[in-house]
Amino acid sequence: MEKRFLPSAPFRKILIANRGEIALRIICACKDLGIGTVAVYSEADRYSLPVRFADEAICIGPAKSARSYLDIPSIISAAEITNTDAIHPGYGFLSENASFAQVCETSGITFIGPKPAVIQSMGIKERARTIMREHGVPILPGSDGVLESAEQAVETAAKIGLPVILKASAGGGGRGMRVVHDAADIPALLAQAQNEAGAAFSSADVYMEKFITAPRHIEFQVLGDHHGNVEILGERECSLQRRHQKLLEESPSPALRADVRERVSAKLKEALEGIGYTNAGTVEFLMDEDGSLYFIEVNARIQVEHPVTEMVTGIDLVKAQILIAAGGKLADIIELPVQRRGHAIECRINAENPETFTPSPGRITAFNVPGGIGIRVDTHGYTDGVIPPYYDSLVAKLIAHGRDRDEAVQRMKRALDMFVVEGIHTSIPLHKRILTHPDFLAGNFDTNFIGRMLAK
Ligand code: MV4
Repeated sequence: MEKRFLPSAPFRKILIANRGEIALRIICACKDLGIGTVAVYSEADRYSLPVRFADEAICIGPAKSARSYLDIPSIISAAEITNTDAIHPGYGFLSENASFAQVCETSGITFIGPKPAVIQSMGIKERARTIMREHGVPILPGSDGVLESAEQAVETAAKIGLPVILKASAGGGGRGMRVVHDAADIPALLAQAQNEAGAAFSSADVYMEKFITAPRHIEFQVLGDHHGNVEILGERECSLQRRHQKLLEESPSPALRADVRERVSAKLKEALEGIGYTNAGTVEFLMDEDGSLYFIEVNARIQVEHPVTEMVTGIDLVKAQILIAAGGKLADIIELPVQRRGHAIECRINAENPETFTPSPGRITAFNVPGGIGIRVDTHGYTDGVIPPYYDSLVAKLIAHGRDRDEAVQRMKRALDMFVVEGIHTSIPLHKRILTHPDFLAGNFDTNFIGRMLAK
């Protein structure tokens, strides 16, 4: 649970450099803290709910993200015109852009997130891997830093054993990755990964890891303050995804043993305190068949699935981010030790065709949001509202909490049945399939589950 702490000099006004449900979520936290809000919006979002509910709203450019939500000068200008004290970047867009965080600080505006140097070093995946190893966090066998040649790649693969995976150091979301099953393919696959990385990101650097064939994706929510304290708030199981887009997340993981959770959490706390990690973050791990966890990457931002952790801990993570950025001590912001209660599940409701997974933007003609005990809905949808084609297709996050996993599942099914969205296609039917699948109900799945389910 949270404490009722307000630092001596809280912010008067926060600008939200984002859109959609997360912009509304941040406005909620600001209202709860009595802080003024500035929404920025593109021409496509003029009639959106964040614009309606913020105290002030400024248009920052045309629909295309590059000229609005990613346009640093426009956003800084909006902050200066409105006398903003701090900027919350949400997720995506500029949330992990170290130079944006630096420009904010240089302009005398607090960036609500980790320090620019920490965002920078965690964004270089091969460096994050080395830093975590040096702090005793388990990592997968792999290369010592960036691969310098095909010969070195062949040698490394021989040492760790096939299959291996080549990953872009600046990558994410699966881009610039190649799986190697045959050593003869290494030179060609390395060149492909390097070219893809060079084209998509600022760097062509590639590193190697042992490939886990059927992993579970488990991530830990963390909070760090500016006084050297880090707390680990438990894990989220995020294995249910399709093409690197998460569909359903839950906490706790049905597969994580208590002793592994305790051991990894203790190591992580040490490591992140050593790094000087501040604000909210997520540390991603892969779990192999025997239940061991291996670090893969750090996300230096609030994530889409953060409500799952909020429901089991009772902590408002966005409020905690704001109070941390204002200089608060973790022990004054949240109740320690962190308690976890029950089980939470989140279904991402996307505007997409459930058969083809192609986006289904357009006007929502009817919208009925479920409620009742144990249900939370984070959404920017409303009847007659428009889901524009320019941004991600997330319309709503439906979160169910219960005393145990069975109760959370039962509440989620009930809520999915009562969620009415007309005018656009959504992923609601897909979620209903997942929630009645015997392997999901048994907690028996990995990152290949959705692919297997859809192949049937
Ligand atoms: C892996 C892996 C297997 N072994 N690394 C995909 C995105 C990026 N964040 C990490 N990813 C993976 N890294 C090793 N050493 C399998 C994946 C992976 C994956 C990871 C988490 C959730 C879904 C996934 C889907 C395909 C591949």
